[in-house]
Amino acid sequence: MIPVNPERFLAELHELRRFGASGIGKGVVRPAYSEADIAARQWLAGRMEAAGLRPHFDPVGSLFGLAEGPSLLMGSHTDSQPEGGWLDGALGVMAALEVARASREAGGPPVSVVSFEDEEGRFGVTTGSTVWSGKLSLEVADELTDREGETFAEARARMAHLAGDFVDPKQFTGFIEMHIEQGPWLDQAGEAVGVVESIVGIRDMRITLEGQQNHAGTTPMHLRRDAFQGLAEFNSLINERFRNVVTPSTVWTIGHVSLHPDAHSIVPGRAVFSMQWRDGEADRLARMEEIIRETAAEVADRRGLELSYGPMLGLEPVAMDARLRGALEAAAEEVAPGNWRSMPSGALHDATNVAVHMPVAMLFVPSIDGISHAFEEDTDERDLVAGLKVLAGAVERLQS
Ligand code: HGY
Ligand code: MN
Ligand code: MN
Repeated sequence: MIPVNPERFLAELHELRRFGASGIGKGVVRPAYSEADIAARQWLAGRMEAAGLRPHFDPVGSLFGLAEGPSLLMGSHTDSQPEGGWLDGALGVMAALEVARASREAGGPPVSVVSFEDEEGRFGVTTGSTVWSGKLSLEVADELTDREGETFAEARARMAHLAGDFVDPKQFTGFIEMHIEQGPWLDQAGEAVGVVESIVGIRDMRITLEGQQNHAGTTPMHLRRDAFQGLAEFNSLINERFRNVVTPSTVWTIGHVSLHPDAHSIVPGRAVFSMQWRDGEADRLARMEEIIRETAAEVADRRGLELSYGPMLGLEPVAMDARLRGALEAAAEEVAPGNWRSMPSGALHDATNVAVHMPVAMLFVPSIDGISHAFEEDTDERDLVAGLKVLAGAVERLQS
C-alpha cells in the first residue's frame, strides 16, 4: 500500500482550519474569495509545491497541484459555507495531497490534486467545477450574485493576480473525491466507510414576491398585500402538494429569506427567498418544479403580489464509475473488513461536474451525529485515517 503518513496528514488538516477559524469548536468561516479562502489557497499552493506538484490556479480560483503527465485527479474544495465545518471539502483536498505525496515518495502512480472554488455555492451551485465542466460559461457565471449582491466577476477579480488558464481535463485518467458523509447513516451504524453509488440532482433558485409595504397598525388584514404571508402560504401549499410526488429521500429547503424592509411595524412589501430541492430522479425534480411554479403563481395571483424568479441553477443525478468504485470497495474491505457500505450521496459534490470530463467515484467517512454545515461538524480522527488508507489502497489497485 502507498505508505501514507497519518500524522503529517492530520497536522496539515488542522493547519488548514486556522484559515477562517470561527473560534467556535473547530468551525470555519471561509467563504469563496474571502481573505481566509484566498490565504488558505496560497498556503495550499505552497504545500502542493513542497509535495512535488506544480500549483496552478484557473480563472475562477480553483487550485490544481499537477503531477507530470497523465495522472489520477483527487481532491474536493477548501471554501466553506457561511458557517462551515473544518472537514467539509478540506478533508478530501488534504487526503488527496497526502496520497499524492506518499505515492511520489514511494515511486508510486502519479496523482494530481485539486481544490475547486465556490463549491459551497456562494454565487451559484458548485460554481468553480460547474464552470470547469463547461456547463456554465464564464460570461454567465460572472453575472451571478451572492446574497449581498456582489457579482462573481467582482469576487474572482480578487484572485486575478494568481489566475492562469483553465486546466485541460484530458491529462487526468479519473477523479476520486473523499468527503465526510454529512448525514447520520454511517455514524448511527458504527461503520467506518461509505462507498458512494450515485449523487443526487439539485435545482436551486431565488423567488421574489412583491406586495405593498404598509403600516402594521392601520392597514386592515383584508386590505394587505403582505409578501411574507404569500411566502408562508406558498410554503405550506408546496409541502402538501409534494406529498404524492416525493419519496422519503427527496428533500427541499427554503434556507434564505430576506424581507423588506424587515421591521416590526411595517407590513413587508417584498420577500426574496431561496428555493432548493434535491432527488435522485431527474423527472421527479421536474415534477416538483412544476408544482413550485404553479403554486407561486396561484398565491401571487390570489394575494395581488408580483412574482419573479432569479436564474434556476441545477445539476443532474450522476452514477459513480463502476471500475473506480470497485477499487474503493476492495480497499474498504481491506482497511475496514465488513465495516463499510455502499450508499447514495444526498449532498452535492464537485464530482458531479467532473463526471462530464472523466470517470468519477467518491468515498465517505462518518460525521459525528450526522452534523455538517455547522461549526460542530466533526469526525473521529481514527475514521479520518481509515478513509485516507482506503483512498491510498484504491489508487494502488487502479495502477495495477
Ligand atoms: O449543499 C451541498 O450539498 C454541498 O455541501 N455544497
Ligand atoms: Mn463539500
Ligand atoms: Mn458543503
